[in-house]
Amino acid sequence: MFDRLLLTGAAGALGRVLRPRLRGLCRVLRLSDIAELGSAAAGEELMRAPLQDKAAVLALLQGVQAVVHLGGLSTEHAFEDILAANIVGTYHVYEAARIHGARRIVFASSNHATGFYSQGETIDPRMPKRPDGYYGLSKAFGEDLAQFYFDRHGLETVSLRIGSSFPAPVDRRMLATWLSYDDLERLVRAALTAPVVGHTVIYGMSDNRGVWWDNTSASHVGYRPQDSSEPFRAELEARQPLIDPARPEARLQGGAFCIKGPFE
Ligand code: 15L
Repeated sequence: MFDRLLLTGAAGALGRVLRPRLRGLCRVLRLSDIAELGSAAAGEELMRAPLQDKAAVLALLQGVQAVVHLGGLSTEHAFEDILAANIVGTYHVYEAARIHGARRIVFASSNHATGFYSQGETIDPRMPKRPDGYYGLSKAFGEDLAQFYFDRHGLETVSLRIGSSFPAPVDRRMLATWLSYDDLERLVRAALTAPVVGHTVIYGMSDNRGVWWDNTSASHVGYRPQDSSEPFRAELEARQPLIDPARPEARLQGGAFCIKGPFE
């Protein structure tokens, strides 16, 4: 039970999922975003803070013991936008957490930190990162930042390399990468409450068949997924034709992210 827990990116898709689900873990849930957050429920505090604004982020972390950092851009964008929101913004969160003595950050990294591995390969969180765009690079940076703040300052992080967290898998790739909302909650709770994590990297996926990620090295986090993409398989495979297996989006773990980007 934390006295004050901060959720950044609280108005985003996963922020809105976690907002009611984190309430039971803290006395006060502080919510931040640049987008509209609605009105505060009992036990909530709302603070709109652009992550690029160091002073605003410093104020945001005051009195906070732990952070679930979802804030920033969650898909590919121009480098300058990724730089401001994800790279500079995440640095501000860590620096403010250090200054105010926060104990732990749960960092929403992404499978796109390793998107250039092949879909046939099983990889684990200790293998070299292979980002699939500027967005993936920003998540790789965030993980390195987390390692540095642990080594230098003892600030703990669990970096969640989230797969695809949606109400249901929407394409064939997501049969491997899907993370149900209930499993997302289980993962974030485990990451916040595991006794010792140092800096741990873990893939965020449900108990799917034919996954590409091996989380054995992060078993101390205690995450036990209970959902699976399997019940969606038959309908999804019938609805969606096979993509040419030679195309990068069918071949690589990052899927279409591997060919997206402002490279015209
Ligand atoms: C992500 O990191 C994105 O935030 C999300 O929108 C999905 O596209 C997901 O990865 C994915 O790989 O499916």
